[in-house]
Amino acid sequence: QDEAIETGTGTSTYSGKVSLNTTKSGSGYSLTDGTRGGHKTYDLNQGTSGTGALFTNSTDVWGGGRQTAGVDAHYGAAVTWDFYKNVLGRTGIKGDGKAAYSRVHYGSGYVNAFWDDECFCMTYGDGENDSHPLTALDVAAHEMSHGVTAATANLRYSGESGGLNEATSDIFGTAAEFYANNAADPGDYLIGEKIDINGDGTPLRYMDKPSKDGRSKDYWSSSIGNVDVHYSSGPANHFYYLLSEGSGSKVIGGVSYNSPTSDNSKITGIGRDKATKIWYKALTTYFTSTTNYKAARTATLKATADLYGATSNEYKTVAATWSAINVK
Ligand code: ASN
Ligand code: ZN
Ligand code: CA
Repeated sequence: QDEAIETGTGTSTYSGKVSLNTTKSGSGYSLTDGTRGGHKTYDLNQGTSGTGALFTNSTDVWGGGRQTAGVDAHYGAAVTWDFYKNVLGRTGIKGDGKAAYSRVHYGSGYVNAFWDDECFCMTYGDGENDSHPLTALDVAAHEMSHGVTAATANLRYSGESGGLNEATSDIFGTAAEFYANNAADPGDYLIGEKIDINGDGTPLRYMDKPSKDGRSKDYWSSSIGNVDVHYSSGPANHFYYLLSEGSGSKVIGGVSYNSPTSDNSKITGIGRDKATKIWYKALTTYFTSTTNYKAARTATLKATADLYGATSNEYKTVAATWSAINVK
């Protein structure tokens, strides 16, 4: 049967109306992205195993009912693919041009989303009362970035390396959200601001001052390896914000930030694009499964020297920023 790559449109939960790459076969369409390795999006229909059913439709206009979360997931996978390819020169999660796949409507009242390296797939729950799926852009890119980490440094998911693993997903999740430049879900340094996981409209995490969530750490300390990886990520998220935007108060895209430093030093940011490239080069070249905060300082300095030179302003700022989160 003839198959053709098509461009459809979808109405998503969080990202407004989006363009989607689909496939036409026979008289119908499916959520199969032939422009990005053939990434497919499936409906688990509240099941918790297998792939469920590939989303299909008689027209190339998607959304409404069960399809809406599928639109978010398909769009999130496309944005994440494009971010890695166009910003970081990585084609696919493993860098081999091969697609993962996405599954939505996992379980009942399931308040999480996760990457699984075994199936090489991305899965989304529908949230509390199945009323707000965890399919926002930063969540999608966060989770799929766990696949990139697994394929590269493979940071062990506990202790300090676990915090760095989590931060890597928040960093690229955020960078991808900015890259998408989506009017309904513009870039910010907040994680999960769209999915209302706390039920009061607050985001899951804050990169400018991680402790705003009540649990994450702002600075490194010798006991940080005992903290859950979603909170020991705080200092590295804070590093990324400071390196990108600098310390103190700033309004970006209508969101107010106020980022402190451990030693009251003043940091002037080098911009998000450079900070993102430095973190990626460190992750893919110098981080290992046991990299801790001190080793991350050394690794990012090496990456910065490779990219911008050891006497550059970028190099000096990376060093000063680690010091500002108490990694000396
Ligand atoms: N949402 C969680 C995370 O990315 C799920 C997990 O895999 N632990 O950290
Ligand atoms: Zn994670
Ligand atoms: Ca965000």
